[in-house]
Order: sequence, then structure tokens, then C-alpha cells
Amino acid sequence: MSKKKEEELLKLVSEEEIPVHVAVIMDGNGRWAKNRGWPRIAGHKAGMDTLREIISCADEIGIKVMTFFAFSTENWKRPSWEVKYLMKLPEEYLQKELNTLMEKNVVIKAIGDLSRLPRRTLKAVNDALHNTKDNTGLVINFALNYGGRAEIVDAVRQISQKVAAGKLEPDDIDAQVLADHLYTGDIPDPDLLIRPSGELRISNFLLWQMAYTELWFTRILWPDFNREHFLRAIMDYQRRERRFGGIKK
Ligand code: V0D
Repeated sequence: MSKKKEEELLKLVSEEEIPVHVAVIMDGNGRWAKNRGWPRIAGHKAGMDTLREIISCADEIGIKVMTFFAFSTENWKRPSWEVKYLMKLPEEYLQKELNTLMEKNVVIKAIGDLSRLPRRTLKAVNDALHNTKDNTGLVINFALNYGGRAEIVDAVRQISQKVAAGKLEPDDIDAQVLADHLYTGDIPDPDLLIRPSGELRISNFLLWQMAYTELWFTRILWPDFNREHFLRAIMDYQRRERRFGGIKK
């Protein structure tokens, strides 16, 4: 995008109504590569450049939390060579980006069943969590081996164990107790979900947390998604907020 166009768009984004938490399904990488006659892997690689661009834009406009759906519990069904390649990406990304992310004061977090990730992947992610835990800036939350139903099932299991052990009364279980047992911990619910690539579904992402989230879809594929699209999504979100602003709260 041209510098001028970006400045124009930035002026249209209200500084007062920036969403706190934006969730993104990074979808369409394989199709983007296929359209060019390239291997799917090339799409994932291009998707990583988009990730970098969107994180820097989110940081600039003052978003507090970005959650990126990087790998779902269903993605294990993909060909083993693709899964193997995907599992190298956290390490590759962090090797390239960790310095910049530290300069930006970014906190890296992860949600999902991390115990099932390959050892090297888990080590790279754990090191990043550790190295950024005392930062105070933008939180980048990666959903890895994440599934919304599995997360709720996990929470119910933990709560049941507390009940069985006499540590919790069934009558004391409410929405807050359930939310407290999800992977998202103290991360606020997303205000906005962005899903590129033309699919109009939630696909088992943050099921509980998205009860009131504004949904924004585009047919643009993730590797083609850029700051301009991102700022438009934020502007649309702000328009919706204003329209209902009078009767909300
Ligand atoms: C592929 C496009 C960064 C979407 C982006 C294992 C699909 C590139 C990470 C990453 C993936 C994860 C954790 C972390 C740091 C970086 C990543 C996966 C796929 C799945 F702490 N990109 N990325 N993880 N892609």
C-alpha cells in the first residue's frame, strides 16, 4: 500500500475505539500457493510475512492483544510432510523475529494442547514465552494445536476433578468458573474476529470466548492480506460499535 493511502486510512481509524483484542484465522495460504502453481509450503511462508506486517500495524494503532490461529487440532489430518513443515515455522519465525519483538516490548503467549507438539517446536515456543514474559506491550497469542471444544472439555474435566475432591460445590460453578479454567486465562474475550479466504465459519476457534465478538470476513487470502485490509476491518468494527453505542452499556 502507498504511504499516502495508509496515512489516509489511519486518519479514519478512531483512536478512542480501538478494539482491545483481535483474533485472526490465518486461512488461505494453501489456496494462494495453488493459484500460482506453487507448493502449499510457499503459501505458509508468504503467510508468515503477512503475520509480521499485521503485528507491526496492530502495535502501531495500540491494540492490546492479537490471537492468531496457527494450528488447529484438526490440522494433524494434513499430509505428514506438511505437518512437519508447519511445526518448523514457530522456530523459524522466532529466530527471525524475536529481536524485533523484544524491541517492540511484545509478550508472546500460546494457547492449545502444547504437550502434543514436537519437542523442538515446544522448546522454541517455551523459550519465547519465557523471554518475553516480563515485557509489557502488545500480547501476541498463538493458538497451537488448539480446538475450542477440546478446550471446554478440558475445563469441564478440571472442574469435575475439583468437585470430586470436595474443593468445589456444583452450585458454585458459573460462567466465570468455566472461563477461569479455559486456556485463555486472564486474556479478555476478543472484540473482533478477522477471517480471510472467503470461509464464513468459526471453525472451532475460541468458541466460548467469541459469544459477543464482532465477526469480519473477507475473500482475500491470508498471504494477500495487508495493513489496508486490517485497518478497514478495524474501521468497520468501529462503525458497528458507534451504531449500537447509544443502547449498549
Ligand atoms: C503457517 C501463516 C508463526 C499461517 C503464518 C505451527 C500458517 C505461518 C508461527 C508461530 C505458522 C507459532 C508460535 C510461536 C511463534 C510463531 C506459526 C504455525 C504456522 C503452526 F510462538 N507462523 N506460523 N505457527 N504459519
